[in-house]
Amino acid sequence: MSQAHRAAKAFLTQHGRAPLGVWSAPGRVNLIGEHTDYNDGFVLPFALPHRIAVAAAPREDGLLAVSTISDNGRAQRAEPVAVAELEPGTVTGWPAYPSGVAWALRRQGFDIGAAGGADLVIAGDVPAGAGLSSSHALECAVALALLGLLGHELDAGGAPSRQEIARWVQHSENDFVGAPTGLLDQTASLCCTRGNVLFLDVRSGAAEQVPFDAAAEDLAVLVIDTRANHSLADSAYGERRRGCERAAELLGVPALRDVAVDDLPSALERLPADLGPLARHVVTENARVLETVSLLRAGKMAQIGPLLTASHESLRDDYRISCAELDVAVDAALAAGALGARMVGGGFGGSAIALTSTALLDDVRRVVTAAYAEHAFTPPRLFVAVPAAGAGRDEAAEDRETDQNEHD
Ligand code: GAF
Repeated sequence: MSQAHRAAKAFLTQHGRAPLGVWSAPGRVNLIGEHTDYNDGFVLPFALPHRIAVAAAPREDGLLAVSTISDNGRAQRAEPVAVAELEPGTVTGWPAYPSGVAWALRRQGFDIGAAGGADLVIAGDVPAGAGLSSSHALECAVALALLGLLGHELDAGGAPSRQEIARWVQHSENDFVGAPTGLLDQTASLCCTRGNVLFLDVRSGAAEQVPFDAAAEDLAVLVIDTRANHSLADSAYGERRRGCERAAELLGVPALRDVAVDDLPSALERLPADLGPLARHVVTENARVLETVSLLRAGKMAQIGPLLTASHESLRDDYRISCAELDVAVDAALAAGALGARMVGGGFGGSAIALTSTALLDDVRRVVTAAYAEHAFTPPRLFVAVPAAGAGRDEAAEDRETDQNEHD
């Protein structure tokens, strides 16, 4: 059953009426371009078939009432909140994500509270804490549901654009939830399309859908969810971000995006020892994204492997956000013959990806699993990822079943 069906069914059970609609949004992996988004740089994500679905209907008392459905069908209900009273700090824990979206939309003039409020029931299969952007998928699906209830259907004339909604979701995440994240995850969830990676210039917003059919090249992207989630992740993210901003300031540029690869040696001479490696990562990572896109456009997918591995090394050695579980996953995948492998997302746990020939896929799975057993790590969760559809309204849940089958 698709997540849209699950959400709609649970809504009916809980509220005794059908929802007005169901909207859903996917998690993502980022092929390459890590920690470049908040440096005004380039990213190259694709949407996963895993989605968060939100079944929604209007209320009449100005409240936002949210519940989530766990895998075994049990509902977890958040305390209903008055949308008019939402301010940063008023809601904590997981309910801060949907509430923050209602708050951010209200500030843009899309006031679900003034329209009577909303009942939301959430179901999803994006693994939480796996660095696959489950919280952004949730926020994007909630944004579409609330806008939908207000009569603003995505892509219809006069509706806010997907990139505008991504910025509002970022506003909610930064200023209501309190996580200083960039624009990668929301834009991926909203703007990715089936069969493509999204080449996004975060500064200008220019976006290109680049075809990515790994199976046609006898290749596969294996996602390795390490199931590790280290407590350093939140504080280190903010520290790295501040470090990059400070480096840009010292170099006299608006963002590290503005440092050309050729100018890197002289830039490094002007930076203190703790900031140089951060700048080196961002500058070289942007260059790797551009090179990856050139190779993909030229039909040379198999040749991007070394760029993925170089990205991992840079994140591990210069940005210093890897961890033992990620390094073991990458090293084992490469030892088994993967063409390239790297950690994805914020770091200190979460997932890695490996690009491998389909012929070696089983070997890569086996060697990674064995390496985890050898290190006495929790067994990893492995799946092959194919670029799936971005966020949207689930008019006919059958549409989403297609994605689900691909992912099964
Ligand atoms: C997390 C953040 F949410 C993104 O904005 C991005 O910075 C990513 O880490 C690293 O590339 O997913």
